[in-house]
Amino acid sequence: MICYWLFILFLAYNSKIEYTMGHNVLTNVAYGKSVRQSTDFRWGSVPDNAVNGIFTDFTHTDLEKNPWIRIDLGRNYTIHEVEVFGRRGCCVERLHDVDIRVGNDLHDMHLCGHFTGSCTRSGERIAVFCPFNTFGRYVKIQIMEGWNNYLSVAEVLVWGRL
Ligand SMILES: [Ca+2]
Repeated sequence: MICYWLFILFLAYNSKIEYTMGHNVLTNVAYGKSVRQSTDFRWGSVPDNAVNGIFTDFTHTDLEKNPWIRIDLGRNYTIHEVEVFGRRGCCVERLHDVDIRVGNDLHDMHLCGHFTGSCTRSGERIAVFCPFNTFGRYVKIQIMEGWNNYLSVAEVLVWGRL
């Protein structure tokens, strides 16, 4: 019987550890939110695909310099981490050299992190941890290099809290 209760205590202790680590105290505050992108691909694009929870679809801008996609979280959140997932099956290398910025004013966005180089693996994940106390309503992902680029993302997860 003592062993049983010790086992229960062990489980509870470990649950607590897990609860305070990883994303368990955070929420993906981007899910289902409003999305805009710099341009729409000429044969159609659905910006909301960036936040629909499905990793097999994707967004698609037209060909341009410094294309971007921006999520409106609807209110301010403390943002800890942003994850960006590339397309699967084709063209993931188009996701390259991106700035990820967060802010509560579109004219005053702060750098959360930068990814240098190109993605190489289908569905590759870019993850950046924002500086301590990053706070904002808008999250913007923008290609910073090259003259003509498409920007496609399969999904964006923004880990934050109120
Ligand atoms: Ca998606």
